[in-house]
Amino acid sequence: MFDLGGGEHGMTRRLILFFMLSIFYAVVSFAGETHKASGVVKELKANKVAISHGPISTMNMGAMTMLFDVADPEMLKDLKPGTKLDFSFDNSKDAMTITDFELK
Ligand SMILES: [Cu+2]
Repeated sequence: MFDLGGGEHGMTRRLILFFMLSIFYAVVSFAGETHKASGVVKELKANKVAISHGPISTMNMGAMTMLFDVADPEMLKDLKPGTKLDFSFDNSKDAMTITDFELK
C-alpha cells in the first residue's frame, strides 16, 4: 500500500509527502512565536486588555488597538487605561497572549 516508487504510485507518494509537510507546518505554527511591542492600555476586560500598540515588524502589523489575552489574570492588577508598557506576547493560539510586560 505504501509503495513509494514511481509509476502509478507517484501521485500517492506526492500526496503522502504533501500530507507530512502539512503536519510539519501545522506543528511549527502551533508552536508559535514570541513578539515584542510597545503600547498604551485602552481598556481592561475579563482576562483581556485592549492595547493601542505601535508597529510590530515581526508580525507585519501596523499600529492599531487590539485585544490581548494575559497569561496570568494577576497581570491586570498593574494595568489601567493610560498605562504605557513594553510587552511580549505569544501568538501560538487563536488569541495573542501577553506573557510578560514592563511598565514605562
Ligand atoms: Cu495589532
